[in-house]
Amino acid sequence: MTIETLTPDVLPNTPPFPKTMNATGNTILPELLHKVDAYWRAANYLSVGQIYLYDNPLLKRPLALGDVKHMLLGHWGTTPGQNFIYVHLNRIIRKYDLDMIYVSGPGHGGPAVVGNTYLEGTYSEIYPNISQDEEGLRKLFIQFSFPGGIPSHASPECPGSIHEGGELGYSLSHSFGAAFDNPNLIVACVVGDGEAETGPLATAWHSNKFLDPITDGAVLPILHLNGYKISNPTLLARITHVELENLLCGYGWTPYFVEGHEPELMHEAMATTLDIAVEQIRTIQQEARSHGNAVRPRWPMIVLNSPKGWTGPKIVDGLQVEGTFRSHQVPLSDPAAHPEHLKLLEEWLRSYRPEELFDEKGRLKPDLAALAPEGSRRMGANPHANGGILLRDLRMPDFREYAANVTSPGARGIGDVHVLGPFLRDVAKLNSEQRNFRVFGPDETLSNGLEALFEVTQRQWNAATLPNDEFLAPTGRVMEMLSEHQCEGWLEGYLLTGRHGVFNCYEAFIHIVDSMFNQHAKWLKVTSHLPWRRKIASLNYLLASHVWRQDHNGFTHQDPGFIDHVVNKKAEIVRVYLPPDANCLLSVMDHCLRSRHYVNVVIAGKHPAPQWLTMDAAVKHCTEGIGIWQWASNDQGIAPDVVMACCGDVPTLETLAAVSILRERLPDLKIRVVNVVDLMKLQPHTEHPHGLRDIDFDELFTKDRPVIFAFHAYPWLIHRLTYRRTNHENIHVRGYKEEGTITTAFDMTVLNELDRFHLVMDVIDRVPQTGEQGIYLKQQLKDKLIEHKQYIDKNGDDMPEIRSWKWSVPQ
Ligand SMILES: Cc1ncc(C[n+]2csc(CCOP(=O)(O)OP(=O)(O)O)c2C)c(N)n1
Repeated sequence: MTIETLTPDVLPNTPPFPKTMNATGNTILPELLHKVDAYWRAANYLSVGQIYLYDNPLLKRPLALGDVKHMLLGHWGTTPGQNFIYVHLNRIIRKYDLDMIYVSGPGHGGPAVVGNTYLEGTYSEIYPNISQDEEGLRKLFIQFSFPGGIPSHASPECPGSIHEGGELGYSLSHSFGAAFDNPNLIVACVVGDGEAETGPLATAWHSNKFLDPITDGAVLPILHLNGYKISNPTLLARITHVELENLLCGYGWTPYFVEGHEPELMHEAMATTLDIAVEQIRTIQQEARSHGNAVRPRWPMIVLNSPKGWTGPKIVDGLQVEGTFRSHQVPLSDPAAHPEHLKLLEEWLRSYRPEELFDEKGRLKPDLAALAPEGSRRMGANPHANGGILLRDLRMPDFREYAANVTSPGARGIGDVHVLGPFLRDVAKLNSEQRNFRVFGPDETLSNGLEALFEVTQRQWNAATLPNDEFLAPTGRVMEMLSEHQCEGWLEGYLLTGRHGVFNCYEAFIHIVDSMFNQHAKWLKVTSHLPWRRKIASLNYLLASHVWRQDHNGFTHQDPGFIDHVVNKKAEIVRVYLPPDANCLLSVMDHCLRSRHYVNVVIAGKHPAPQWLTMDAAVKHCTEGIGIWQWASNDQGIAPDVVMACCGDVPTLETLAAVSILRERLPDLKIRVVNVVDLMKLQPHTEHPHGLRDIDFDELFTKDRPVIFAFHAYPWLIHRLTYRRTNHENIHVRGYKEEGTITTAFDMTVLNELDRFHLVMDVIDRVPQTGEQGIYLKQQLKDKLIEHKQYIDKNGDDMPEIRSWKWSVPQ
């Protein structure tokens, strides 16, 4: 039985073969075509103006050197193509009354999106200072890539943008994230042909196997085949036409090619193609929605093959510029040093005939302004691109009802994430009508212990299925593809358009999206200071397969460094939680799902492990974020001899095991146990909004007593966070030291000297009053470590006294 016979993947009404739409037709009447061309010229004029002009915005007088900016920054090459796309999208939005947003993959085409949102009026509505007149034009031009002005990309400041496009590669994943659960939305996504070489973009073409034509919207990719990157050709432009067609067909798309450089022919071809694409999208959706037919369609896409730097200077200093890599940034780089460049610049600007486009006062002529869609149909004003406007609170079950039963500290647990699963299941269930919550992961929802989700939902999957497959359906709340980039990109797009979600991932492999996290955190930082941008739901990472329990995976899967990376970002954005047990995990996750505009990193275990806190105690502990565990401490009313601090589930276990040894063997020692759930509590309050004040920190950690700190991740992060604290020089941190392999759970801690025996020995080394008793105990623990090694080498498992250890202290 072949896959094809199981699931036909081509709708009868979608053509199986691509078409090239480069012939003239009669999709738009000549009068409209000329207006569309004029609008395009206006956008191109504004784009060149933004890159170059300091003054004289309407060229009312001959261009002088003083009219040109001193520092010329920006990217011209991609811009005319994006302007061309934007004006044509405007046309079809009006024609079909589309709910459409625009994602600019090569977001360095900032002049295009800024210029177009200015032309359609949204820019001036948000920034009244950039008015629709000559003075507004002058300011629009000056502010671009100018100190105190706006960035050169499709940045958060730009209305209609959900994707800055500074770091290339994520446009298509973001677009699909935006389209999920938005059945009436079409996301027009411009993909740079250079961007298409990145891994994330290359895998994102597969998103079409996850889109449900009934309950999701559509993505219309427009591959901008302008042939070049910065100084190289692009691969997709240097393979044969047939290869490119086959590649895109192989990804399951129906590509339509719009190719050429003659504006009139190109307008006609683009208009015809967009009509076909939109009608095809509608047919696919109607077919699916009226017949309940969710079979995977071959969605249309467009390949726009037009010259890089189209309509710009053709030859500069004897070298071809238009249609080459030389047009990528600023084609005329230094008019001050080359007077002939000033002349070329003026000719270039005047080639758009601004006097035909703008009236005397600098306003776009009314017949051209009328080409833009109206109100929230304008892509710069579409609420989906300012997701907080559409954000609705999740319906939340009471997390306390999912509590692990903790009769006494050390009660046996089933694995913290397994306790969380039913809570997330019910979040999915309660919000199934709102359709605004999804769980993303690279095929780890089951292995990360969230199996309960599949009691109420499925993995969304629109490719073929076979009888032994599990939990696959055309629609579902779980999104799984083995690409961390894809999961992250989808989730970001989903959040940016006003929905909620969780990304569950192996701790070691979340590093794959370090850079995407960076970009999202930057986006959140900037948007949190833009009053017109509404707050969105937080990006929640659940890292459930963590460094300490990679029993069958080993060294490659052991890396707790993501949080080192995360804490680099602005304190107002990042939060890191290490719940020590299941009830704390429930409390933390409830908080994260309700929070706004943060990146929350939650690290939790999935293996059976002791439970410490009742739900009531967990809620208090997590609300405070850090605290003394009085039931484990014996320093009540007296200054402690040592503080045993712990952060993370495994370090907490080892710390408590160490404390039980110390309390039994060195009963006079006064020990304080401090547990940290919210890592940011360690930073000074001046550095992080969660940070403890010095006085509170000193009360917990003392001003002068040794602190033995068992930490989940690399030890120096604790030093980095506490280096300003009074008692910093007494803080001795044990954590992951890059020692790993396939071994027993306890041996992992031994290899990294985070185990209970090393922790006890640390205390003996640092607390002189342990005296002779301490020296004897230390010798016994050294022997124990040898016994441990011999035992695991022989039995392949931890010693019974480790496996069956239970919390108990002499009363
Ligand atoms: C991930 C990433 N790597 C490198 C760059 C640097 N860069 C900026 S533009 C560019 C070329 C982009 O080419 P393409 O996507 O085809 O866009 P266009 O030609 O339309 O400008 C590169 C490599 C980047 N922005 N992001």
